[in-house]
Amino acid sequence: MWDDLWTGAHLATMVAGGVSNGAPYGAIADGALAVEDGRIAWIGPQAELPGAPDALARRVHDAGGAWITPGLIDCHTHLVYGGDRAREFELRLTGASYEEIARAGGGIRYTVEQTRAASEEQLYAGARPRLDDLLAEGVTTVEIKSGYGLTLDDELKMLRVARRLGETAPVTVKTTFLGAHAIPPEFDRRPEAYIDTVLAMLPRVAESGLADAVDAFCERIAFYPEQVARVFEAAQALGLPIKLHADQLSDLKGANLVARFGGLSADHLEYTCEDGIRAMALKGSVAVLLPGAFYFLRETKLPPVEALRKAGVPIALATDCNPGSSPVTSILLILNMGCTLFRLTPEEALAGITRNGARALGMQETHGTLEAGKVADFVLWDISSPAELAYRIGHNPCRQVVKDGTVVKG
Ligand code: DI6
Ligand code: FE
Repeated sequence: MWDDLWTGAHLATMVAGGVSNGAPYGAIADGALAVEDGRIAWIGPQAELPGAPDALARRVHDAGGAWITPGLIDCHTHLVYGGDRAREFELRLTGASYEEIARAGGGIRYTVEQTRAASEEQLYAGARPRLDDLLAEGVTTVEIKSGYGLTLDDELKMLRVARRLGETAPVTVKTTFLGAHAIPPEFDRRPEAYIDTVLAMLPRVAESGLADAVDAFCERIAFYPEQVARVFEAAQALGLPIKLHADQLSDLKGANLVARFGGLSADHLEYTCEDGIRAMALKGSVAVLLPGAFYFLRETKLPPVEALRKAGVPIALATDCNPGSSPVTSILLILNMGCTLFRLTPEEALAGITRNGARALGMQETHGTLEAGKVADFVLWDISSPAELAYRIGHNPCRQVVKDGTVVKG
C-alpha cells in the first residue's frame, strides 16, 4: 500500500525528451502519482494504475484536473543579508552612477556593513519573509549564498542562518560560500591580500559543514580570473564543487574558468562568448540566467541564449534575490522574464527552475523531475496549461505544495 496516491491530474514531469515520446513538458494527461516514504513510488497514466486507487494507497487525493509540476528550484539567491538598498535605488534613478554610490558608501559595501552589524536572529528575521514569498509560489529547493560578511565569523554567521532557514521551513536549502564576492573596506585596493584571507577561510568553512559549494564574483569591479582560480583550486582540494558569477558586465572568460574546473554552473553570462559556451558544453556546466538582475540594472546586452541552445548547454533560471541588483522574491516573475526578456520558450523556462535548476545544484539524481524514485517534491497548480505559469504576471495559481511527500501548503 502506497502512503498517498494523487489521481485526476495532468503531470508536467519535465523529463527531458518526455516520458510519453517527447511530449512537451514531459506531459502525461490524466495521470496519477504515488508517494511512499517521501519518494515518488509510481507515476503514469491513471488508466495504467495496477488496481483501484483505494486498494493501492492509504490516502487517495483527487487533484480535480490540476496540473502537477516538480517542486520549483531557485538555484541562485543571496536571501540572507542585512538592511536594504532602496535609497540606492532612488539615487540611481536620479542619475547617480554606481561609482558615485560606491564612493558614498553604497553598493555591496553598504550591505556588508549592515550584515556585519546584524545578529543571526536579525538576519534570520530579515530573510524568512523573503523565503516565504518563494515558498508561496511552489519553491521547494533554494540555494542561499554568503558573501556579505567577508570575514570568517560573518561568513559563517550567514551560512548558519541559511542552514537554519532550511531547518525551520519546508524547503531544502543548499548553501554556497561566496567569500570572494567583493573586496571589503579593510582590504581596499588590496584584492590579492583579501584573496589570501579567503583562502585561509576555506578550510574552516569546509570543516564547519556549512557550505555545499563555493562561488565567486569574476568581474573587473570584483575579482579577476587568476584570483578566482586560486579560490577554485583551494575549493576543489577541499572537495567543494564550484559555481561562478560569470561575464555579467564584461567578458572575462568566466564561463571558460567554470569549465576548466568542471564547475556546476556559470551564472549571469550576458557577455559570455562562443568559446566559453563550447567549453561549458564539453563539461556539462549549467548556464544559470538571471533576468531579474538584467532587468533591475537596465542591462541591454542579452545572454547568448541561441548559442547556449545550439551547444546543448542546460539553461537554468533563478531570482538572484539580493538587495542591490535583483530584489526579487517571485520565481513566477522570473519565469515570465526568462521568456519575455531572454526569449526562452515557456517549456525551457520551466525546465530552468526544475530539471536544470536541480542540475545547477548537483541534485539532478534526486530532484527536478517527476520520476519514480525521486524525492516527492511537487506542486499542484490551478492552470489549464503549463505555459500559463510563465504567461501571467502577478497571479499565483499555486494550489498545493507537497514537500518530501507531505502537504505543506494548501
Ligand atoms: N552580482 C550582482 O549583480 C550582485 N552580486 C554579484 O556578484 C550584486 C550584489 C549587490 O549589489 O549587493
Ligand atoms: Fe548573484
